[in-house]
Amino acid sequence: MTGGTPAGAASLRAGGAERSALLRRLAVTTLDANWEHDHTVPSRTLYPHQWSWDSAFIAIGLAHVRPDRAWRELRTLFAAQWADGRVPHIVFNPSVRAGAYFPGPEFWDSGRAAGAPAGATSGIVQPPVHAPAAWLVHRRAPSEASVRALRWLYPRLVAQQRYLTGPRDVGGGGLACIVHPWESGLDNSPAWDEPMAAVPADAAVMRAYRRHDTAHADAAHRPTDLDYARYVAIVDAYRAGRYQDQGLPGRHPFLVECPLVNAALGAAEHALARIAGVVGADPGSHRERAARITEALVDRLYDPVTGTFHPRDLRTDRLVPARTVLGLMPLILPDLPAGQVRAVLAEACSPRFGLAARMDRPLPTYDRTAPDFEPLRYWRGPSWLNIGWLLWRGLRAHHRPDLAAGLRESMFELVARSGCHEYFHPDTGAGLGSPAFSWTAALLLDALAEG
Ligand code: 9WN
Repeated sequence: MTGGTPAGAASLRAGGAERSALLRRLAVTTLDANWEHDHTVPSRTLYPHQWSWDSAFIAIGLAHVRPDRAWRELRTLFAAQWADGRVPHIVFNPSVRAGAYFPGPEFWDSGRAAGAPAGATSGIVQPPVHAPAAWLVHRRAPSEASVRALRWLYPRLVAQQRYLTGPRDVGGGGLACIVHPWESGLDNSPAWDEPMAAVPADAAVMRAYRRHDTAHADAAHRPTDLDYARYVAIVDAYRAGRYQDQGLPGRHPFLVECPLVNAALGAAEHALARIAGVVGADPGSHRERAARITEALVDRLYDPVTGTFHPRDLRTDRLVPARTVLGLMPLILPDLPAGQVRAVLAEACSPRFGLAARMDRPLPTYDRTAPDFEPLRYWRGPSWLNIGWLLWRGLRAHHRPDLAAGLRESMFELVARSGCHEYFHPDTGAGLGSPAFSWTAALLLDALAEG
């Protein structure tokens, strides 16, 4: 069986212990094939460097089979942390050929920014899912080595939180603001359509660049050239200020509070409270911060009319109306108030997302009843395993084992049918994007282990 190939698909569909063993083997083969001396690439073809939130998900999976490598993955990422605490969304591997990914190190030009590490990185962040990842890796196999690893990571994870709740609290309401759609991890989600429409850009700008993604994936499944022109324009603006955050409201074209990033921020404080207990630090301050973040999230991003969470566009101070899967992500917070839990579960179980104890279709990333739902285009409809996994964890935290089991089974069916793909058709389950994608493999391993 090779990485990502649903070899033996018939037996994978068989169910039971045999299916679990085959899925596990497929996942391990995929992760091993994507290992690159001190980190795991998300995909050999599309993403040949190290990505921030990918590495957190990957570490969670590696903990089940290669615990040393799980810690290595996190250490390599945090070795590239900036002096201000930001963890860059890409750590570039200097031995990968120039042009193998766009936008590459020369475009980001991190070397000229104050506080950037010696090696090249991007200048933006991704959802801070690393503290829960570190906690899960430790909990899987606690040992002297894992406690040592937590001791090393703890101050770095705290610095990451300080960055996001300090310089990035642009709105002043206790939440982190993202300065680029890439920071959400859901790059072209319909959640960003409104704020992106205000970013001046011309698709023709892309003639000056060579997109690498469309050479490896179907252009109809990827963000458009106009999206990319805006992505480039937003980086241009941030880079021009050397990635500093002072004065962003007056000069930056994209400033949004994202429900997923902020739910992750709160979940990170809960995980840090547990880690603090192991490394001899004070858990109480983390619990307090977690409570404050949850309160701010409900206060600023919950809409009682729709009964779900929405991003807040800081340039207009309005909630973005699109109903995307981002709105369900606050369920990962164990202290989400009961009223919001009920409402968000109702949204998840509505025909928009179709969550059920027996799911008839995979979980989509966007309201499948919306007129602009696109089943093939990246984060505008397709099903992704990291989003399913986050929701699965949230359902367990809120005592819905029935829905958690339904979602878990639907994730297994996706991989059994199509392999460790990057994303999946939300009706047919057909594999899309990279065929051997690391976080799909990693989170599959975690879901298999934790029935
Ligand atoms: C831009 C690596 C990353 C993921 C993101 C996903 C995609 C990059 C791209 O790939 O983004 O960061 O080139 O499209 O949207 O979530 O971390 O897997």
